[in-house]
Amino acid sequence: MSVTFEPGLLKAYFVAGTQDLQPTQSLPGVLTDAILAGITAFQFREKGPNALKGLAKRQLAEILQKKCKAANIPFIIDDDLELAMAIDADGIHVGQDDLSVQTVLSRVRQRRMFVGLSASNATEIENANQHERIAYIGSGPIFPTTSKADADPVIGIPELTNLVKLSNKPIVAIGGITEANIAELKPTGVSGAAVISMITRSDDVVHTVATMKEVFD
Ligand code: TZP
Ligand code: MG
Repeated sequence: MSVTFEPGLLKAYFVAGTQDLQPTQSLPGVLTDAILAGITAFQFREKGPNALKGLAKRQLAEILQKKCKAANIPFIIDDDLELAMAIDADGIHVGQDDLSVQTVLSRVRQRRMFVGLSASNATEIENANQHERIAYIGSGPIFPTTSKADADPVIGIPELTNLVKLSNKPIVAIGGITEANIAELKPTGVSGAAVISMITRSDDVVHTVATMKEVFD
């Protein structure tokens, strides 16, 4: 059974691909620790010059998907609709420069798969509001980040607050979120935090994920 979307799934949203790891780490290993710590969703985001492709990417995706299924958390694929459809992922996430959200929505029409969209300014939020089938919005970067090569300018807390008010969908904040600044997100009304390095670089994942869930509970 696939996981049905609900906003609570955005509380502790872990995003990662092989590019985000140290040589001593493996993605199945890091995901296992994050699941045991209590993450509420996982996005497989394989990016950059050394990104896995084709069969290698699919095989890793299937390993990660199995772990998510066993833990009953959604397995979401970033920007690869073909792979998401081929392995029947729970969700697909696309950015503004990826395959158009109209195309994605029409391709998933007959499926249960949920759709997440990155939207980080008022125009993008207003456009997203027009599509009932978009389940959630990812907005950021909220703070400076080194995890995304082509990250847009930082939007900050006041603008995030505006976007939450404008949006008719739940928003998950992304970009530069740490244990030191995560509490600043609470008053904005976002449903959760999506993080890469806060988890991949954590030396106490149990504590890190507990902090994420405390903020949004
Ligand atoms: N989209 C906007 S910022 C970002 C993505 C994928 C990177 C988030 O990484 P980190 O390490 O949590 O700042
Ligand atoms: Mg993208």
